[in-house]
Amino acid sequence: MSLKIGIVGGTGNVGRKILQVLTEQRVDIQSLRLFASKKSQGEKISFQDRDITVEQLTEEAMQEEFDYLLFSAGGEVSEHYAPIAAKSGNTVIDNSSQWRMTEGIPLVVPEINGDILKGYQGIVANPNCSTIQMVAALSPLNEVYGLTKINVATYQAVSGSGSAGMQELQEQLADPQREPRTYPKTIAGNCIPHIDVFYDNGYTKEELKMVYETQKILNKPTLPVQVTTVRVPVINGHSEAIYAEFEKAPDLQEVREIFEKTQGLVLMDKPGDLVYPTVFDAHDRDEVFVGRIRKDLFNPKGLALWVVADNLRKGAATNGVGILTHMEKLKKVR
Ligand code: 2RA
Repeated sequence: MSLKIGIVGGTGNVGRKILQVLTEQRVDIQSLRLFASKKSQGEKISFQDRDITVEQLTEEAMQEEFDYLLFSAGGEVSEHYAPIAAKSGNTVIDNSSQWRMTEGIPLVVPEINGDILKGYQGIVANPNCSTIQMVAALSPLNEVYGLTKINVATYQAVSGSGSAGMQELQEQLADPQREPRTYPKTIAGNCIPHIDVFYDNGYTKEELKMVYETQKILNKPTLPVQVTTVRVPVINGHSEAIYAEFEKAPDLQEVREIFEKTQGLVLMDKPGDLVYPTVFDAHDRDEVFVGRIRKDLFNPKGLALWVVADNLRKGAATNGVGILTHMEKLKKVR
């Protein structure tokens, strides 16, 4: 079926990546419209063999008929416009955090829980980038061994803060005296254990997103998830050092086989030959890369992993377009 698609936030990092992924995945598009704030209205964005003129986002436009509207323009825009679009019968795939934890709104990584979308119309939430790559790696192990606990530290690239973060790192690399604007401290040559705002319990919003989103996607509402998120001076690609415990003791050889046969995962785990993933392996790739797999030295049920992904692709655009293609597949298997 030829689809009517709209992208809200079409001029941002993720919006542009969505255009690329739609083309690569050969999504059959009847019409594509790009929406952004008034200041981007009239800009031309090239897509396949044409230029698309950016339109100003309005309530009226969201009430027109679309098969899918992909939102990536921040929580406030999604809060206001996504319900208007959904009420008019449109399906919204929302990349902001606005609706992720709302009851009744599916939070989806298609290969894990995509089937909850059967017969669904409305807002679908795309999880946070750092959550997606973690659950993509842990979900196949959960199926076999039963996850009982996660402890993770992230190493998150500046592209996760949009083009302002990328620009700030580049400027500070050229001039280390440059004052921070996007980040609370200088990012060049530094690691900042502070992403998004702090809550009274000492955790940041980014950390709590990883906790509660993981529990929702894996349908394990009491799973203990312990998180520290860190911004690092990397342009693109998030890395995560994950420690997980299971009901059954995982077998290392079997774990590697599970990763090898799981679609969307790439196993890079021969440390003796210097084979382990870094952000340069994951750059512009849709898969999640896993390596440095080790058993806990003291607990046979514990496992340590290093997980890397392109946060703009699997962490945002690829997962969003994956939700769209999965919904289309579900419609065909009625
Ligand atoms: C970040 N997780 O990396 C955010 C982007 N959604 O800042």
